[in-house]
Amino acid sequence: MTLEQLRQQIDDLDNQMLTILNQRMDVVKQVGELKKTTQTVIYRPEREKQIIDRLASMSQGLLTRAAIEAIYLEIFAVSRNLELPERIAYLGPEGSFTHQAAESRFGAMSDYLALPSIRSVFESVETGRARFGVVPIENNLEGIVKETIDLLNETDLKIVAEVVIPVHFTFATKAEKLSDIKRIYSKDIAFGQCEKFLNEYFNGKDEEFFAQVDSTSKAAKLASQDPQTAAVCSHIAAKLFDVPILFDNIQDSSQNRTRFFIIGKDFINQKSDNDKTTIIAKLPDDGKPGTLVRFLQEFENQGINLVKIESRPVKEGETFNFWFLMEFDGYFLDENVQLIMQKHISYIKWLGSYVKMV
Ligand code: PRE
Repeated sequence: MTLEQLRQQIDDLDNQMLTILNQRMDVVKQVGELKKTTQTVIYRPEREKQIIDRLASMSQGLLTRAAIEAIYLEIFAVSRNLELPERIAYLGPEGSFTHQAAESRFGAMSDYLALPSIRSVFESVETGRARFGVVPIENNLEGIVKETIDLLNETDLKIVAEVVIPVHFTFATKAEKLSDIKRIYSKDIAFGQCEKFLNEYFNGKDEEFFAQVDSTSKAAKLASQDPQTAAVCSHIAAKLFDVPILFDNIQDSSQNRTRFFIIGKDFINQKSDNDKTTIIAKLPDDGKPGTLVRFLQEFENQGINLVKIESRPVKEGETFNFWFLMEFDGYFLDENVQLIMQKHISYIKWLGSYVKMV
């Protein structure tokens, strides 16, 4: 078959797809109207997952699950915008890994708001300036992002979904030679993840040489303004701010992944077939040994798989006390989960149950 003939086939198929996509959007619009009358939330991550799971399992062609997911996440983003345009705030500026995480979930069509700090993302969702916020929660090399858990503790926002993306760092600078560089900008967590590279090339530099800023894309922006500086940042950020990339993939581990939370106000997901729940537990300090052990034992007794426990210091008071962020498999209304949550209701704060990605 000639190229012309093959292209004619593609055109015919595209025409059919367009008709079908428009039919889908007609139905989506009706869903939106129904939701408006019942005041139901538009974004339903568990329903989106159900659709992707179903399509991936029935697919018999060349499309992999990842390909189906990429196509459908864009379709869902367009659908949600048709139902009700919703603004998404994220830790910016543009080109940050959080931006990448936000786009991976909400698509290229959504209305985005880049904010300068994790706190400002929380505030924008609390005040309703944005419907959802996207913030980093942990990295598999560096551990937890303390500011995010502390804000989950302080505010009443809920976790709507988790997103995991691979993280690759680049070293970008307008300097002609490495010896011209007087300062490197990045976020604390990114410095930590590129330690081997930085030690190799910039050993013995003082603390001021490594300047911490709020995000890696801010680092790229600063490096674009001064040729005697450099940034450890994402590939997209270096490109966005036109800073030449000198080294790519400088992170210590190629297994580098960051997990993000999508946060929302008054949000409850429906149960899916694979959920995770996050809570904060402030166990009473009765001075006796074993409080934590007994609490953890209850999860085993109920057959609940705990996947994370992080301790954070209580900032007030004179003694050292801690609270815990805990994550486990299951939905908050599951009978075994409810048994524990009801029993300890006065010191458990539920942060959300959502589709499990990792
Ligand atoms: C739809 C769109 C947005 C939701 O996040 C989930 C699914 C879709 O496009 O299929 C429709 C919809 O709003 C819904 O099923 O609740």
